[in-house]
Amino acid sequence: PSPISLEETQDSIAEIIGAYPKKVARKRSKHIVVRDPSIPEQEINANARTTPGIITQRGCAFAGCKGVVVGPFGDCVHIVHGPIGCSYYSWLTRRNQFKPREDGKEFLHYCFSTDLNEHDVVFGGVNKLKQAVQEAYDIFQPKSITVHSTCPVGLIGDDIQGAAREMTQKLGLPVVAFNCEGYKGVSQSAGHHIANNGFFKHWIGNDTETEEIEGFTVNLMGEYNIGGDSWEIERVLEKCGIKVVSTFSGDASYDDAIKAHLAKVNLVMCHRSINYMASMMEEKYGTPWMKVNFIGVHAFAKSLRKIAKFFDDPALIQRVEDVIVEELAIAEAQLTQYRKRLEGKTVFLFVGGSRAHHYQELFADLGMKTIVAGYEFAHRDDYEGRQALPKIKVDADSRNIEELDVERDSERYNPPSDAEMERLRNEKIMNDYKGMMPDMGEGTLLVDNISHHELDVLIKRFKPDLIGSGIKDKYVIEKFGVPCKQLHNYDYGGPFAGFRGAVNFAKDVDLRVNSPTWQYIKAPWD
Ligand code: CFM
Ligand code: HCA
Repeated sequence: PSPISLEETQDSIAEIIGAYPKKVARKRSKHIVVRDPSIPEQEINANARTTPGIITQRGCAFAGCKGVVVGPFGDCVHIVHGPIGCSYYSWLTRRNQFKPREDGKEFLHYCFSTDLNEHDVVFGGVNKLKQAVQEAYDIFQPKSITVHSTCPVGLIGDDIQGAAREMTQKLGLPVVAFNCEGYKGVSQSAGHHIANNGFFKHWIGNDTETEEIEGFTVNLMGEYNIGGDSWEIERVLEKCGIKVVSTFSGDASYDDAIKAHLAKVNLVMCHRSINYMASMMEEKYGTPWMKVNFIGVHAFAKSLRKIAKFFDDPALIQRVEDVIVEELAIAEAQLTQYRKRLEGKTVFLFVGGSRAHHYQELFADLGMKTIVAGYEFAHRDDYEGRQALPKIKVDADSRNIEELDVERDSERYNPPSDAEMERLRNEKIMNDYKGMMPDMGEGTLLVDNISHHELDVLIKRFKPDLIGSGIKDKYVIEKFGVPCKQLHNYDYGGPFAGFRGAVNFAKDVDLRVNSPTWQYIKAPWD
């Protein structure tokens, strides 16, 4: 249970809501919920439009498509079709890391843009785009070229899909266009959906030569290798004898992505950004998916066991147990010293669409309590969970997103038998997505799409020992004398996933929380 009393929590909500005009107050009340486990299916509103004038941490569809899901493919060239700003200000700001492959194709550090100007806005920018694709091809010969439109491109109606089709024909490599204009939807979430659709339509299954990949094969879905997380996850998976076919999209290559349909199971790490792909692959290839969490040593161990149970192979189950014992012992030996200094400290978590949940397990490993948490842009299922999601989920904000017609194509892939699927469902290995809410203790507070005003009130009243958040509020938080751990770019640290990552994290958090600096800070507004 939360150490904050129910009266104090309710009083704080009243103060927050009291500052808003009536209509806004009514809307925001539905996004602020005190956790009560005695309510069987407790609800919270999410994925709704932000009221203009309120400062939130959200991004846009362009950020979700180009920046988050597609951008990490380091052996492809990603061209931003639009004025230079969107490209320049998002250049290398997300910390997805990429290891150059033997063929030397590595373009992650470049910034490609068509640099649309007034002339193009008036007369159209398609020719300029085609020229940019040609130039990128001539200079770099990437594995694939992607095109991302920004707001003005959607407004003037440039046919980027037509241009991509034409250039695919001409160059003989996939040129994939994403209509991810920033204004679509209510957050970056719409961009994830657009990215998933594009990949599924133009990349998945492009390898028609490889018939089978032997072994316990998996795809890592929704793991973006921020600060090297995927490398720690892969180290342990490999040690267990589990083979990663492709990752969407951490340290990701086109050559692996086109083989994704050959893996036996999709491991879904960040459900929010990649569930569309998992559903579509299940529909088309019969590939089952399962939710995993690699953040926190016990969460990681639990996920490894779940994967072993999926394959149902005695030798694999034993090897996974051996690896867990070995890795856990090393990690625990180091975590103990930090736990002594961190035990009982309180945390707020406001991050994206999955980390506000995932990191609660890592904080629990350190003896720290998450007392307030919320996503920026996740949907209701990420809070409330669903035993089995509908196969192809149509979201409230997907009005502008083309729903793909997915047809079964099991000739190329041999899905688990009906009896096997039955076992997987019964053991809650498959399609079992619990969401954040059931994991939160009684009396804790959930705040969806938190605003700066709401954050200010909660900091003053609850005085947390640490806040896990992003760049847009980090320095506001620290001016209050509360340390902030950036859980998007990790404050340039990491990895934080897996066993070794947890130890890195503990050290980092200890340095922040137990630094004497904070007590000397006087907020400028005081
Ligand atoms: Fe998924 Fe992500 Fe997240 Fe996300 Fe993001 Fe990110 Fe995030 Mo920043 S894909 S939802 S859109 S886990 S970029 S790696 S840190 S907000 S919690
Ligand atoms: C994005 C990317 C971001 C931003 C981080 C932040 C990331 O949404 O465009 O707001 O601090 O992780 O880099 O989420």
